[in-house]
Amino acid sequence: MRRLVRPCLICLVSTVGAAGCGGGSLPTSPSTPTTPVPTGPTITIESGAATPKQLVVTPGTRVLFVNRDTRTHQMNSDPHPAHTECPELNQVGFLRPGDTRETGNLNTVRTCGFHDHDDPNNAALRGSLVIRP
Ligand SMILES: [Cu+2]
Repeated sequence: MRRLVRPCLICLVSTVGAAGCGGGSLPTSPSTPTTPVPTGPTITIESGAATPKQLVVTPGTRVLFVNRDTRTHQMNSDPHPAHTECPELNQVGFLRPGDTRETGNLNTVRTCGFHDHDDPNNAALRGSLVIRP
C-alpha cells in the first residue's frame, strides 16, 4: 500500500482586491441639499442645564443654542446684568421650549461666558464659549 501525502502547498489565497465598482467616470453633478442639517457647534439646554459647559470654536464660528427644556430661557453674555462681554451672544436671547437660535459670528479670540438672564446664578445654566484658532 502506498499513500501519497501531498502537502497542500497550493493554498494560495489570492486577495486581489479589485472590487470592480463599474461606475464609470461620468461627471455627475452634485445634488444640492434643500434642507441643511445643522451640524455646527451647539449648546443644548435640557432638564434645566446647558451642555456642554464649555465649547471651543474657531474665530468666525456661530454657535447654535437649542432649548429642549420645558421652560423658557434667556441666554445672554456675561457679566450679568450688563451683558457686555460678548455682544454676539446676546443675539440668542429669549428661547421658548423648542426654539433654536444662533449667536452672531464669534470673530474675536477670547472666552465668552453665558448665563440664563432669568436665572443668572444657576450654575447649571452657565457656561462658556472659548474662541481660539
Ligand atoms: Cu443677565
